[in-house]
Amino acid sequence: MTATGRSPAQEWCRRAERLAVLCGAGLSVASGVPTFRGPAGLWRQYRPEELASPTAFARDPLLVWQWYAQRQQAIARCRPNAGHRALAQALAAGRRLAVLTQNVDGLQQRACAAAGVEADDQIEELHGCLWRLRCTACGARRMLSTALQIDTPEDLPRCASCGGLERPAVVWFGEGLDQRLFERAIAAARASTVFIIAGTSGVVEPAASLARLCAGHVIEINPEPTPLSAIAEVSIRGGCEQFLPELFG
Ligand code: BV8
Ligand code: ZN
Repeated sequence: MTATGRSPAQEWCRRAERLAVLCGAGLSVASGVPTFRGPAGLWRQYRPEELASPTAFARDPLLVWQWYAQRQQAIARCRPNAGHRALAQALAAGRRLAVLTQNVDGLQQRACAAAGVEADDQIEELHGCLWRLRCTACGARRMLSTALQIDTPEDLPRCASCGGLERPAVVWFGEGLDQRLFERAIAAARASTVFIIAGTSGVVEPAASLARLCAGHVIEINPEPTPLSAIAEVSIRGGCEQFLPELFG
């Protein structure tokens, strides 16, 4: 504890000129969204290559879309938690904070909308968003406001302008991240004086490597150790829903 009664990590966050947060599925656990690799993780019943890949989609678009529609239906029942709200409130308060999220659930955007924050240029959705669709033929994009229900091939979403099959606008394994978006994320990580690794297993690249670009204080929030724990000056063995509000409080 410092003389102010706050922990060093809290002091660093209070004073930080520029902050970056790399968010993973652990941030959405408290909202009821399953993680990928945890005991009840999404990947338990499926392997990533079976579903989150262009090959899987080309081979069986119905199966892949059923998985995404099922995730949309589950996430539609979830609400942002105190961790998402802490980041949204920091943005609302004008903190120079870059939210680099690997999550495709859209919960951070919902928390920012609820906090009245127009944060589009401060949230980088590194792996896209499962509420956004992209036409595989003409590239047209659209945002869904409700979850899809996909039972038969006829339910597969089709582009209003060209009739092409639409896909989730997420980054699949083996697909490159949006170049300009990732360059912005690299710049934000490099410029950060405090970098928080919030709820990620740190196994997916190139997102995980962003944490290695911060020359300042690196803080990890995760109940478990990860490959990124070694670069964290402070590892908080707990939940984002508790410790993000404490760091930004
Ligand atoms: C690329 C979108 C090149 C889709 C996702 C070997 C073989 C094959 C490929 C590779 C390989 N080595 C590296 C690669 C590349 C591959 C990769 O990294 N694979 C890994 C698995 C080894 N990466 C790619 O393919 C990337 N693209 O490299 O392309 C290229 C370049 C140019 C041109 C062409 C090609 C693309 C990666 C993006 C994949 N898409 N998602 C979808 O979601 O459906 S990844 C997926 O994993 C999600 O986005 C997720 O966010 C991300 C990371 O997972 P986590 O968020 O960390 O979730 P996880 O469950 O793992 O961990 C949760 C953590 O939370 C745990 O640590 C837990 O302890 C903690 N926790 C639990 N409760 C809490 C908590 N923490 C805090 N609070 C709590 N309450
Ligand atoms: Zn189209």
